[in-house]
Amino acid sequence: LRFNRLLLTGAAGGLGRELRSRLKRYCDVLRLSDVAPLGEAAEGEELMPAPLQDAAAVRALLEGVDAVVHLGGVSTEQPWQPILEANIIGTYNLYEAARLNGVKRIFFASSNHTTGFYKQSEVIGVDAPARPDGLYGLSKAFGEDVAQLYFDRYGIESALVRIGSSFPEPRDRRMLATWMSYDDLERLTLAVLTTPVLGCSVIYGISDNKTRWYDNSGAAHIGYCPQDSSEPFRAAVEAKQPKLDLSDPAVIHQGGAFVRTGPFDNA
Ligand code: 15L
Repeated sequence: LRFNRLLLTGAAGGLGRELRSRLKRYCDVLRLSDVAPLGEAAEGEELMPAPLQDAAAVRALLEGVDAVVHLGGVSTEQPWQPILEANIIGTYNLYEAARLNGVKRIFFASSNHTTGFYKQSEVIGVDAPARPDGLYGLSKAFGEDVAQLYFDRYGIESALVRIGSSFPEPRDRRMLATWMSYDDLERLTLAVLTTPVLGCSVIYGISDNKTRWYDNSGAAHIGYCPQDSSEPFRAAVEAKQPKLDLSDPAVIHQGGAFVRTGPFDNA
């Protein structure tokens, strides 16, 4: 399957840099956006830097694209102002731009921090109501609601991908449950872009880990079949972090250290 033009926002970030090289083969033109430097455009790439809080710039960004992989915005716990601009106003601008340009499908990079206050002793499904663990998780919960509204009113389909921890390797015990390999990220992105009927669906972005806090069975229609697992990394991770403090809120809750990051001085 080939798309005419795909838009990847947040293309200069950790996951954006990975998908930049991987998505190119599925489209004639890959439009890349970020506020951070994007380097040189390779063949078939189009660079369009745009601040997400700039409605006119975002409207132009979505002109002529078949689908969007929206990784842009703030991706960690931060003070309110940057989150308000990039994630709250920015996500609204993105969906408004999709409506105005007739774009019908969006991969929305939500986060496990939308549900970070569930416990590590719980397994939650894709229908788990939000329990954000901070302002960042709160902004992602807002983004999920924007997506739902634009699906119900305008039929714009979205995958609300509550990404766990997508890094080259799991870095700690928590990531044995939350890890998603870059190859599985690519598999999930492709499944979202190509499944015939997506709807507006939550799915957790994780590999086929043995330890798991998320049950994706309610999103089986997307056809995402992870092929990697954190298990081969377990021995090394456990050796690095032999003891857990069971009274630490970061060990009790799925969101880990995000549950005790901040509050910030917002003055
Ligand atoms: C996230 O949402 C962050 O973007 C990422 O940097 C990781 O911290 C990840 O969550 C995680 O929970 O490990």
